Amino acid sequence: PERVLSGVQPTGSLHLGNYLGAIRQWVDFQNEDQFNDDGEVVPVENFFCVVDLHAITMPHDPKDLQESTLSSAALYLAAGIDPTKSKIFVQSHVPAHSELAWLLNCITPMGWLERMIQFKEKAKKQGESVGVGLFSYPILMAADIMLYQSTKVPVGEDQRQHLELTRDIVRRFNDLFCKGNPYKKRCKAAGVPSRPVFVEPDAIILKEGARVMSLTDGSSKMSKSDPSDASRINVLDDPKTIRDKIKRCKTDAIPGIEWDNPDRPEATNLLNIYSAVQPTKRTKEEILKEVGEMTWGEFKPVIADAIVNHLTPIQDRYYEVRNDPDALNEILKQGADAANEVAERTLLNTKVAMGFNIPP
Ligand code: AQP
Repeated sequence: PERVLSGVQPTGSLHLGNYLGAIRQWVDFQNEDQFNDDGEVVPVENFFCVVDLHAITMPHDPKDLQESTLSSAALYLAAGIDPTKSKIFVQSHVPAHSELAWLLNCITPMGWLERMIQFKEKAKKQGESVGVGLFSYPILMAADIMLYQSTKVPVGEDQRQHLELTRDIVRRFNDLFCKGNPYKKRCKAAGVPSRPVFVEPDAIILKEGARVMSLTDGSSKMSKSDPSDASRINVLDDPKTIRDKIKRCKTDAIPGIEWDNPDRPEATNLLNIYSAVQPTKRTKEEILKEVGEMTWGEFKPVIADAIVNHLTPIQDRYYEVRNDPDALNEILKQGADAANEVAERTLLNTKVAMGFNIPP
């Protein structure tokens, strides 16, 4: 079967970039049939994780972590992740993530991590105090993906490099430990199947929403860690806040609204967002016909309404879920049980391949 794995860090509140770049794609994956090369429907297992171990790679406040973890899980449900079709769980409820990350740390060259753009960008903000965890974050992400033998990983464009790294780590692990007679013997002795332990995952990056940019600077990505809340639309912002943020967002002095003009990144960004929040799919031409001739002053209320209309039902469902904490905890428990079962099996295979003593 295909296995889909993805996650968002519970740091602060989730924004339109997380939703359009990641969570909404997960919902599509969950609800649409997937086909193999012969056009046959293939069974898919979905794992969606609140990656709280990643959230501590930047300075965090312990009193907020629990709330943002539950809030993220509730947003997954509110956005349409269905626990009868997908496993929803919290990363730290599955100890194998940390353990596999350590094993992979020991076989990954430093040079591979030093090339990671996200580390360079985030480390700049922290100076001398930057933690080792931020440096090795992509290895924990590789462990997240590899534990479930994931074949498909729906993410935003900014995660493409980390996915490539995961594929490199998979190949390195399989080359180092899963070849030849000693490997087969170890597997036989431990009673586990002797096949390469890991599969190479593919990044699934949809064009729409792949890169949502900041409202205050159309050339940098919308991000939770931007100190200015005005730079992003949070999925839980109320209608007035959304309208105010759009009213104040950066624009330019050129007449009309146009797509893909490199000198007008803000126009492209707002058109991308407008297109992504339409109730039914519309072409670029259709959208430009509607709004291309507008002034910024005319376009802003139109896009603000479209965002509010899209987010309101998600927010309503979110508050329903949050009002029933027992049900949410039960969903997370069932998700963690299912995830632990798969993850522990992979971890055992990994340890056998690496030659560890396995207790009888
Ligand atoms: N601006 C974005 N546009 C499209 N997709 C985005 N994602 C994040 N920002 C955008 C996607 O959201 C998923 C989860 O991201 P994450 O929680 O791991 O955090 P991140 O990628 O580091 O981005 P954030 O949420 O803005 O946090 P900070 O401020 O820490 O960088 C991923 O699939 C990501 O592609």
